[in-house]
Amino acid sequence: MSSSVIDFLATERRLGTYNYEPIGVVLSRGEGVWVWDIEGNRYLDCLSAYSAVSQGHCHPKILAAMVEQAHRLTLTSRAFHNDQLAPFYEEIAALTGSHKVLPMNSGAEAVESAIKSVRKWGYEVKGVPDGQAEIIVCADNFHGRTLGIVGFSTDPETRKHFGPFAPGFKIIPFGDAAALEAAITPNTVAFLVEPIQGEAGVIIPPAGYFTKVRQLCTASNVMLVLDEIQTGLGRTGKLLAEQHEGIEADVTLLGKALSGGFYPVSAVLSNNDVLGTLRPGQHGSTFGGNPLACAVARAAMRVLVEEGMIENAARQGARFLEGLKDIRANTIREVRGRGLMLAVELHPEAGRARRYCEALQAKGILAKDTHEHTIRIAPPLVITSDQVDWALERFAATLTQDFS
Ligand code: IF1
Repeated sequence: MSSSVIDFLATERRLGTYNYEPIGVVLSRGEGVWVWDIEGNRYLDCLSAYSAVSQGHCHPKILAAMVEQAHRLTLTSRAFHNDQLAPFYEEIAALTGSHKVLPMNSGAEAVESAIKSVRKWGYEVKGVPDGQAEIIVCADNFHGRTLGIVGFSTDPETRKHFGPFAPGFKIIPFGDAAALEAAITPNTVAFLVEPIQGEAGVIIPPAGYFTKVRQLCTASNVMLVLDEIQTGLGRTGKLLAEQHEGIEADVTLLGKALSGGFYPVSAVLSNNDVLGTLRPGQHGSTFGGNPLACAVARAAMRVLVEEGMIENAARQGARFLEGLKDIRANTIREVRGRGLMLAVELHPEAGRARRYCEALQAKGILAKDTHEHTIRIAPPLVITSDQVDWALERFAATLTQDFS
């Protein structure tokens, strides 16, 4: 007899660490924008595993590349070369216009690697006195869950009782260029920032912010590190979110969709000598740059471009945003988004966003609340107009309900 939803949830609760509170659906299959639960119910995935499954679930070409590579060679470690790493470097550098690549696995690892690299660059190239490097970050940032990263989070839940934390980080408000200017000192090596803050609730900075940020960083020889782990690879309707303001970061971080959700693959990309300061023995990873990861990432990048997913994200994102804005409901405080990175912020009196996500689930849509009052919407970039309209009908029906 097959296990029921209750059995799965009970076992997870009994044996698993209780560090997540998922919506009560147990998924067992996915294809494109759709996922199915163990009872055969179908849902439109409006989370895409936090933007990792941008190419759609189980994309056949990424799957084929993964299976083919898994038959040949999966892991060599970086003690030896493998025949997938060089082509991966060539293709990601050509796609993003980068000069140097450091392959890692998770997003948090890419962030940690960037922090190490910009500090080393600060001491060895910029001439900051040893131990004095400062990195500026933003309030309400989300860059991952490692000790180094949670140490500069401003969210009490994220930090509480995990200290002591590493020094060397300064926190300024997001979207405030004057605050950046005031915070920069001769010891500042980098400004680490998300182009659009995801976890904070899809917060889009004022127009012109990143143009000013770019100028300030250049003027003070501060490395601009853009965390595009969530915003990158087409999510916002451009390959990289930096392109919305026509700027170029010194260091760009990619992850999530770099593998289309098949496998953890991340990368630090740099346009100058930041990664050039690392020497053998100073940084690495058993799995980073492994042939399976490289083969999967190569296919994931290829289908993103060849199948027009970036343009589709721009087109369908605009349609989705307009449709959400057209919903007349007292529950809605604000609708925000760029490309297929969207959010509906509810009025606090409307009740918790979680209740709306549960109501959406009953209508065949999986979306995720963030904080108390925001519903995040980030479907795979392969979504069609009909599917957007189908989703909008259900959002309209749900948002006009009252769960307060
Ligand atoms: C979880 C959010 C999304 C990220 C940015 C680095 C990482 C992330 C900009 C770390 C990861 C995730 C992880 C996920 C929740 C999630 C998230 F709600 F926190 F903001 F996507 F929207 N930089 N984001 O967004 O990447 O180490 O996880 O590979 O469950 O914690 P990772």
